[in-house]
Amino acid sequence: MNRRATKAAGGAAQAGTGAATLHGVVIAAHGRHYLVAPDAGGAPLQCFPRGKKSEVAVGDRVEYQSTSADQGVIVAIGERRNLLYRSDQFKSKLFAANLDQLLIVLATEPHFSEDLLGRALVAAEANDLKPIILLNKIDLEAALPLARERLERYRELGYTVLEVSEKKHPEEARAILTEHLRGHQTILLGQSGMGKSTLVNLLIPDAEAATREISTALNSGRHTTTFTRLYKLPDGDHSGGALIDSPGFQEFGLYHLTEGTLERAFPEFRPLLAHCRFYNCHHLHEPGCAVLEAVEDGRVEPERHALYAQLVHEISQVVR
Ligand SMILES: Nc1nc2c(ncn2[C@@H]2O[C@H](COP(=O)(O)OP(=O)(O)OP(=O)(O)O)[C@@H](O)[C@H]2O)c(=O)[nH]1
Ligand SMILES: [Mg+2]
Ligand SMILES: [Zn+2]
Repeated sequence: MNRRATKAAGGAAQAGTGAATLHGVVIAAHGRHYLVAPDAGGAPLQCFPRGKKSEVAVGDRVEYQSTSADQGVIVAIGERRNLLYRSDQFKSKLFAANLDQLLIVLATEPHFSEDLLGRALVAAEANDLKPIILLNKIDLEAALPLARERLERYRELGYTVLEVSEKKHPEEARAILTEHLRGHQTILLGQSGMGKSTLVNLLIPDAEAATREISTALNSGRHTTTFTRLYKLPDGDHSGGALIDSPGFQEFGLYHLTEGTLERAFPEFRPLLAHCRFYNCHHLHEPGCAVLEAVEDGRVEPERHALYAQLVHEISQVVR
């Protein structure tokens, strides 16, 4: 790689200047600023996407051209296996691309939102990602029974629910998490203060230093996470894998999903769908609806159906 020659070319941002096209992975995103780790190794470069609209996500494989020793321009995004994002009526916000798993990080305290948990599960199902639910801070014993009780429903649905105390029992937590995370590309999602970054620091030896470095590069520096960042898991056993830390969020709009995707994103609905009287049943008010019958006799939880109905309502607000 000859960065100096590229710089001398004086305009890698314009096409056809003869700048070498290099390959890398996007490891951090903050607005229109990205950090790209070169495939060839070496320090990450600060990159901007070519063109006005930035649609690059952490985890993307990209082609870039370097414009100086530590800067570059992204010229192409590689094909994605998947792209996780949230959306409202007006805009969408990318989480990350090329994922295997979604780790939903909850805590005994602060009180977690079941609405956000339900939406994260739907997002995982809709993207064919394995969801794992993590209950952290089980050392806070006063709040533990209620948190466990609220998660029972999700265990019954067949979801994996793990319990740890990242702070009080870090060794145990590390063993449990390593078993589920090694070899996979996993994004950590959750509200602020649940322990996502603490988890990353527990599993990635030099994460804290890397975070500080990037905070400086991207002009942020607060304790709470303000940008999405990918960390490679220690590769002692060559299993590979990476963790993606993301800022805590309060809203998880799924306006981009279709009704067909939504109904199948509820695993307890799936065996019922073929038994509705109408083939195009919306499972909201229709007579002979197998889902509504299951809600009626307790096989489907009313709260889960209410989330489905709310999501259907939201997607109906979008002018397609
Ligand atoms: N009691 C207790 N506190 C914990 C535990 N794990 C993390 N914390 C604390 O919870 C607070 C929030 O942790 P973070 O890891 O910064 O949370 P986060 O999910 O990254 O939050 P955002 O970056 O704002 O989204 C910190 O003060 C941690 O020290 C735990 O197992 N027990
Ligand atoms: Mg954080
Ligand atoms: Zn139905």
